[in-house]
Amino acid sequence: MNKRMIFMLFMSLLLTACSSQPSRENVEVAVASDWLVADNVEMRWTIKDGQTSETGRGTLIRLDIQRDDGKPIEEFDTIHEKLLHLIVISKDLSYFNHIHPEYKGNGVFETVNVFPAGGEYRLIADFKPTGGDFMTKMAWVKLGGEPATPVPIVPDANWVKTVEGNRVRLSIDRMGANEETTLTFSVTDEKTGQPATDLQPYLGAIGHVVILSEDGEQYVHVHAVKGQGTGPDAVFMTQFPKSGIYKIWGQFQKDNHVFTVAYVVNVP
Ligand SMILES: [Cu+2]
Repeated sequence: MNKRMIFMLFMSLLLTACSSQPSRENVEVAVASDWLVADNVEMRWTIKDGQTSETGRGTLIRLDIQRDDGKPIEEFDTIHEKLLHLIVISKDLSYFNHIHPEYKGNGVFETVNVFPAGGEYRLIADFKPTGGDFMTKMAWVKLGGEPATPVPIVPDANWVKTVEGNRVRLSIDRMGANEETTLTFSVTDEKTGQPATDLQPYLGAIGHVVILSEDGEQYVHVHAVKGQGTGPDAVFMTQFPKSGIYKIWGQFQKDNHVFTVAYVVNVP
């Protein structure tokens, strides 16, 4: 018996137990059995070195998204202006890329990425099948070629970073596992010291934030608080699932250019 059948059985038992109107039961069960959850969606990852793209010679990343019965999932809802978001992070968390593979139809997405070196990488895909939950699928892949010397993951003593002329201060209201936590990024102009008031929406939000634990196992969704303006503050809600060291990447857009600022934090 597969998971979906168990789920249906569970739902029918539940509905039989709860409902005094038997005529409605079947309708609700049918809806529940069709809804796609992460457990009945499978992702196959294919990596092929030596492909050519506009950006150079790179590695093809192909994602096949299917139901657990092998049927491709054909339709996806747009989230933050894209059908699928792919995050690529090196094992030592020093390399980060956020890309949007092209949808080829039939549940297949493809992109060519120029990796900085060989070795292990974490691939993380966020998407929402039409008629299903928002979901995340992750994989480790190992690329041929010489791996780079690992960069140690050390918590930052200073949470002010300067990237491409932008000085960004990160404030975290509460450092603890499993607590509602607010991250505030405050952006000022490096040269003038003036607060930046010209942040542009990036993928339909004031910015995007990705968080990954040191071991690559805990990927944290971060949601921009709605209705934010153009800076200097960008506010996000999140939760660290357990104690440990995490890296946080914030991505913001100014002058039609996206910049990425990263911090390593220790969650007690
Ligand atoms: Cu994206």
